Formats: sequence, C-alpha cells, structure tokens
Amino acid sequence: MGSKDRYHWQTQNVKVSGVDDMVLLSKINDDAIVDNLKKRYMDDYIFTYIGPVLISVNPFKQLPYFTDKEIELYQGAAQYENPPHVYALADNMYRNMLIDAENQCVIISGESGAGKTVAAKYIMTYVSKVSGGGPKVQHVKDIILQSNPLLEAFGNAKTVRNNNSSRFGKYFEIQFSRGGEPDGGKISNFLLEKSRVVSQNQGERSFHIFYQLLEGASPEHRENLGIASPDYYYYLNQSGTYRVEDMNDKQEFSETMNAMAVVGLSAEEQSTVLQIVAGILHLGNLSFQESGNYAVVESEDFLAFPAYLLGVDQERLKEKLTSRTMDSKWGGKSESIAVTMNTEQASFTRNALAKALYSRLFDFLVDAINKAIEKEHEEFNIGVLDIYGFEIFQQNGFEQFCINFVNEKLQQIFIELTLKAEQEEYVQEGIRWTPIEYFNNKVVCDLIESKANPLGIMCILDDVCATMHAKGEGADQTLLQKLQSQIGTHEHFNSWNKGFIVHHYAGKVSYDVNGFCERNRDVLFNDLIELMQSSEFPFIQDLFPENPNAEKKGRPTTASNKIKKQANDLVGTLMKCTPHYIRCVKPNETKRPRDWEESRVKHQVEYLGLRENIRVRRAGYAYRRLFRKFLHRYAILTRETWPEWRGDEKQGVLHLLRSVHMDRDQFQLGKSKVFIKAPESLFLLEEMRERKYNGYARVIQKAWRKHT
Ligand code: AOV
Ligand code: MG
Repeated sequence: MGSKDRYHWQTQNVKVSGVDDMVLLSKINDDAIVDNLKKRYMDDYIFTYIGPVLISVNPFKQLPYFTDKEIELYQGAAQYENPPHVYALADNMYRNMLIDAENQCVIISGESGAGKTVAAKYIMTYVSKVSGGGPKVQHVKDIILQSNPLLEAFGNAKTVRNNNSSRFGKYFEIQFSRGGEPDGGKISNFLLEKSRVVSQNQGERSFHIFYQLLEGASPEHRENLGIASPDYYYYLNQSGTYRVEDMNDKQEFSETMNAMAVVGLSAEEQSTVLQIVAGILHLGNLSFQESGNYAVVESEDFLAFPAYLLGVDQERLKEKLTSRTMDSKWGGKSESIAVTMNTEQASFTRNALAKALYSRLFDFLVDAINKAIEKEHEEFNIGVLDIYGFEIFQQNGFEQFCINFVNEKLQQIFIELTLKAEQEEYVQEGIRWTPIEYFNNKVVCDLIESKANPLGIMCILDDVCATMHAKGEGADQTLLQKLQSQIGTHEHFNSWNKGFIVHHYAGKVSYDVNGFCERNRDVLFNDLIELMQSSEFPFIQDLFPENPNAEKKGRPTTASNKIKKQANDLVGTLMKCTPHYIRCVKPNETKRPRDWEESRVKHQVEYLGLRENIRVRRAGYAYRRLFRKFLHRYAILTRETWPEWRGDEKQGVLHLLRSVHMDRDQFQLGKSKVFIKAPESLFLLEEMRERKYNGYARVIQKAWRKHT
C-alpha cells in the first residue's frame, strides 16, 4: 500500500482532533492533557501518543478502525504515517524484534475496566495476521488466539468495575522463528482470585464458566451433571447476580468448548473439566448444622451429587468435611486421631476444597495450553502483559492487596525505565539536560515487600502466619497490631479500626484485615488432598500430586510470598526485553460510550504520570540509539557508510548526520549513543532510507527482468 492511501485514511475517514502526540502540546499541564484526550475521545479517536507510549481511552463501543484494512495499513508503516493505533505499536514491536533481533514486551497498565485485555487481544490478533507460516504455524496461531476465550471463561468474572474483569494476571510470550513466524508460546499466570469461587460481592458474579455451563449444557449433560438454574447453587446465589448485560452465556459456552478442543483437550478431558465445574457447585450446596458440639451434614441427600461428580466415596466425603486427622504424640508414640469440627470449620473446609479444585483446574488449563505450544529452543519472543488492574471496592481484602501490589510494581517499572532511566542516561552519556521531578512509588513497593528496615507488610504478615496457628480473627488482629507498631508511622500507611490503609500510587485503599492470615497461609489439609487422591478419576487425582506424608521443611510458602516472587521474576523478564507501553484510561464508571467524567480522567492522568512523561520526552530526545545500531540502520544514506563504516563509530554517525544536513541543535552525541531531539528529524531519516531502498529495489527489479 502506498503512502498516499495512508494519508487518505487519515484525512478522509478520521477527523483528527487535538494532537496525535502529546509531546506537541503547546502547554503541558494536566488540564491540557485531559482536554486533548477528551477532544479526541469525543471524535471517536481513542488513541494518542506520548512519543512511543500509547495512551488508550476506553470507548465502551465498537469502533470501525479495527478491520483487516487497518491491519494492512499499519504494516511496515512508520509511526508518523498513520493516526496513533494499537496496531502501530504492535507492528513496531514485530519489526523491532526482526530488525534488532531483540525480545520485545508490552506492558499494558491502567485500572480495572480501562481496556487492557481488549488491547492485549488486538495485539495478539495483529501479530498473528501479519506474520506468515504454514499449517503448523497456523495451528500455533489458532491455539494462541483460542487461549483467550478459554482462559477468560475460567479466569474472568463480572465485578462492579468491569463486566469482564480479569481475575488473574498473565504474561503471554509469543515465540517466533528467526523468520518471524510464531511457532510457539508460553503463558505465565499470576495468582487467580480463587475466593470468588465461594462468594462474591453484591452485583458481582463468580467466574463466567459456571453460568456458561448452566446455560449451555446439552440435555444429557444437564441430567448427568445435575444442572439447575443458578439460584439453586449456594456458590452462585449469594450475590443475587446471574446475568451480564450484552453477554450471551450460552453462546460463549460453545466458544469455550471449541477453544478447549483447539487447545487439544480430548473429549474425555473436556467432560471431566465440566464435571469438576459442576462438582464444585454441588459441593457448595452442602451445609452443616450443629449436633452436640460438632458439625454434621445438614441434609445427606446433597452428598450424592458432589461425591459422584468428583468420583469419591460419599461417606468419605462427609467424614473429611466434618472431621480432621491430627497427629498426636502420646507416651512417646505418635498416632493419628480424628478430631471433629464445628460448623464454621466445616464450611471453611468445604470452601477450601472448592477453591483448591478450581484453582488447580485453572492451572491445568494453562499447562495444557503451554504444552500444546511448547518450543524446544526459544529464539525471539514478544511478551504481552495483561494483568488485573488497580482496583478499589467498598470492601477490599487480601486479593485486592495482592492485585494492587502487582500494579504498584508495574508502575515502578514504568518509572524506572521511562522517567528515571531516561534521565540517568543523559547524565551517563554526558548530555546537557534539566532534570524533571516526579513521584517515585518505590517507597510504596518497599512498604509492601521490603525484607528489612523496616519490614514490609508482607513480611510482617508472614511472621504472624508462621507464629500464630490459630485461624480467624485472633491472628488478623495480631497482624493489625504488629503493622501498627512496626510501620504505623510510615507516610504511606495508616490504620483504621478494621484494617489498614495504603496510599498507593493510584489512590488510597482501605484494606479489611479480616481473612488476611488465612488467605495468606493458604494451606490445604492433608485430609482433603488424600480425599481427592482417592477419586476414581485419574484427572482429578493428578490435580493433587503432592505427597501428604512428606516431611515438610522450613516455612511453607505463603500466598504473598508467591505473588512477591512472581512479580519480581516478571520484572526481571521485562527488564531483559525492549519495552513498549500502553497506558489505558477509563473515562467513566457507567461503562457507557461518550460519557466523560472529567475528574476521574484527571485523576488517572495524574497518577499515571503522563505530564512528567511528556516533559521528560520533550525536554529530552525522542530517539536514541547506540552508534553502531544507528550506523547499521542508515548505512545506505551515504557512500562512505555503505555497506559498512570503517573507523570510529561516533565519527561515522557525525558524518552521516552532516551529509543529510541535520540541524546541529537537533542532535547530541553522547559517549555511546546518538540522541535526536524531535521525532520529525527521525521521520526524515526514515523516509530517505526508504526512498533509497525503493530506488535500489527498482534497479534490481529492472536488472532482474532484463535477465529473465
Ligand atoms: P481491563 O482488562 O483493563 O479491566 P477490559 O479490556 O476488559 O478492561 O475492558 C472492559 C470493557 O470495556 C470491555 O469488555 C469492552 O466492553 C470495553 N472496551 C475496552 N476497550 C475497548 C475497545 N478498544 N473497543 C471497544 N470496547 C472496549 V480488569 O481485567 O477489570 O483490570 O481486571
Ligand atoms: Mg482485563
């Protein structure tokens, strides 16, 4: 496609309002940024750049510029040629990977409901469309794309913030051959919010798959799995919400089943998956009552279905939910005795089993996808990070604490790489430069995860969990006291009567401390593990591979420990790639199109640090490259640099820039890199380079035609 067509689209189809790249704003303050975003948004233009960073405002409606036509338009085009678009960013990643032979990643951030998951899917679709490959590669592409509906069915749910909210985080590495064909991939998933399986807040639902199954099951499944309407199941009826606007559970069910098949689950596996999903619902309908001093199952009739679906003995299921084996030492001998539970403990145990089953099923699905696209030798990859966004609910528990912590870490990467590193690089390279102030949220990350001086919240939590065996409020209250005494004076911390408040980069969140210790400890009683291992279904046995009798050494890993490690590993992975950013903005709370809540947008613009981002970008240099890489890319522009410059690299770059008559104040040469100020100067270089290449291509074609 010629560049003429590109401009045609830009001028004819889209009324361009405001500025495409906010580096070009005449005044840089939060109001001007909000104003620019609003103008564009109201004209249905949701994308805007800050240099290479893409800002995306959720339109809450389908816009017309996501068709194959645009996919073609953005292929191989330079950023400035077309209006800002997520396809441009995707294309840039793909080309960078091929040209520079470097891994790329895109960090998609923004609060819950801002559009991260949608953006991630557009990127995956784009990359799959523009890359080539035979039937084998096509198969990998299918799995990559179908993994989305599958994992969304099991890992997304309606919350009050978002009707399709991701309740897990994922980093999807699409792996490529040297020739740029996606021939493999790997998903790393983060802590699923499994507490949702057993209860939800008012107005929210459990994971989509439950409702999909109830709506979409075939008549024989309905009978075999004991399918009823959702209000029949305790695990679904507490929140009183069963439907989601604009979501067709029945149709999505068939998509989920199709996705399972594409990913390679056998018919038998698929039906066991459904059986577990139904089994969890039936398990939830077991309730307990006090008899004497201990719990008994209220109505034994309800035992048959969960026992049948999970393939375990009915009596055994009853026993394991109402009593627990304890080791006791008696006169030097150790023996096991069964200790009865009260009703609260019994419900707790039932819920623990339901949550464990579900989260292990989820991990199984992720593993299945990974196995289906596993590659022996990794070459290049593009990683797409789509996690649960920052969220504040009326009540915030341990899960919100973990979710918000991961978001805090991502903000930290953004700051490290775009604000801090950029400025430090100027210093390192000896470039003249005026520093820009910004809020560094490292202090909040430390408050949460620090291992010493002072201990962070997570370590204090782990200490309490390790020393207090009592479950329930006792431990949580101790936690609160310890937090108060050890970090009560921290400037980003306060306590309140039910918990504590963290001043996150994106706002203050009050956490209710109730349940923190239990959820952090996250242990599954051996009785339950053994119960599941006694299942007649190998699939279910395999979900519980641990040896319950093995000697446990050291402290058991806690949930906060896991998420901390996952988050830090992720940071390590991302730091090794060339990063790209999409900052998603949520324009309103109503989820309606064209609804613009000024103060909400302004708040996000502030905490995302867009103003600082623009300042750093503008005061500084839009483009920087190692001398060597720069010379390599633009070698064709002068006789002396083509095909290779012999001599000092810095001199080579200087020679090149002089030959193309670049203004002296447009660039600076550092110690190892060239810095170019305005993007336009770079565009010029790119154009010259393209013209040269096209010229050569014509000459070669001519010669070729003559030859044949
Ligand atoms: P999130 O991923 O950022 O929230 P989503 O990507 O799920 O948010 O977006 C929420 C909803 O907004 C989607 O289901 C769409 O209805 C709508 N939407 C978002 N982006 C677009 C777009 N480009 N075009 C049309 N509609 C869009 V969370 O996972 O809750 O943090 O945890
Ligand atoms: Mg999401």
